[in-house]
Amino acid sequence: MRSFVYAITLFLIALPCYGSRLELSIVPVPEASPTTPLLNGQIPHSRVAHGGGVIAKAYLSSPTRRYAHRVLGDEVEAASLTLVLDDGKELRYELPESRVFEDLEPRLVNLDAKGPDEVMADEAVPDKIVVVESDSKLGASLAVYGLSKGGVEKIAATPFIGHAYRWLNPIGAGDFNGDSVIDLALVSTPHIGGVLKLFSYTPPNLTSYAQMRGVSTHSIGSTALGMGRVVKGELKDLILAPSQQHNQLLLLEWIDGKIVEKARVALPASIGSDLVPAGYNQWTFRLKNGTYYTVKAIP
Ligand SMILES: [Ca+2]
Repeated sequence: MRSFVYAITLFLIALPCYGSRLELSIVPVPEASPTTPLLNGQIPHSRVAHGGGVIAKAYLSSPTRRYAHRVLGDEVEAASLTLVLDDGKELRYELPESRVFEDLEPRLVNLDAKGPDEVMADEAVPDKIVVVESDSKLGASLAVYGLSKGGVEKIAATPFIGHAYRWLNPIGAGDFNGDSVIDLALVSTPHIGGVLKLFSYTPPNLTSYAQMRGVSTHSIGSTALGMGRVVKGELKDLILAPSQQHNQLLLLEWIDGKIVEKARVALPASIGSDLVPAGYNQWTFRLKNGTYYTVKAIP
């Protein structure tokens, strides 16, 4: 009997080491990364995406004050998207007067990959740009741009949210439902009740197939857009995102048509920065109390 109890006790102690979890550890304050000068026409506070294929760089350009929403740190948004090709040629896509790119970082992704492994593979050259495009009457949508014979073209987009001054924050690309087709994840209206939404890439549309309330990947006025990340899984990818109150991190997985919480970890204070890559399925971030932590996701 005693050996049976001992075995059960050992099993219970060992149990937390298996299954999905988020491991949190405090880390020293990292060195600040150097700031880089803005490129030709680049909007303030924005970041340049670097690609390894025909598209060498992508950035948001043509600063404009024509859509004064101010959720991304100032009243300046981008009226155009600029691509710098590997031969040095510059292509600029101008939006109509009623639109802006309400974003700080065009995301270069490979949406034609066949599953989780290929997205990360060296030979998978990212050739699509994922960016937030806002309409003066309809608010934000997530748009995908790419190269065409004539220059830059819009390839696919979600519907606009439907109201001016309603914004969404992209999380990234991955195969979240395991059908070997790459999808896009975003958080719609992160400041007023965030909804995580998953979309299939079905040009000319992005087709919504699952959503879940209760997450938020942005604070109003912040230039940090990367509080949510894609977690690489064996058969499908998962999502790491803060709770609506920013005081917990959630590991979320699409299972049989629903987004399910696989793990959750409480933070000692609210999250105050991007999740910065720090290894495989591992990110470092700052809390609003000034301390730094690393979170490791085990799907
Ligand atoms: Ca998929």
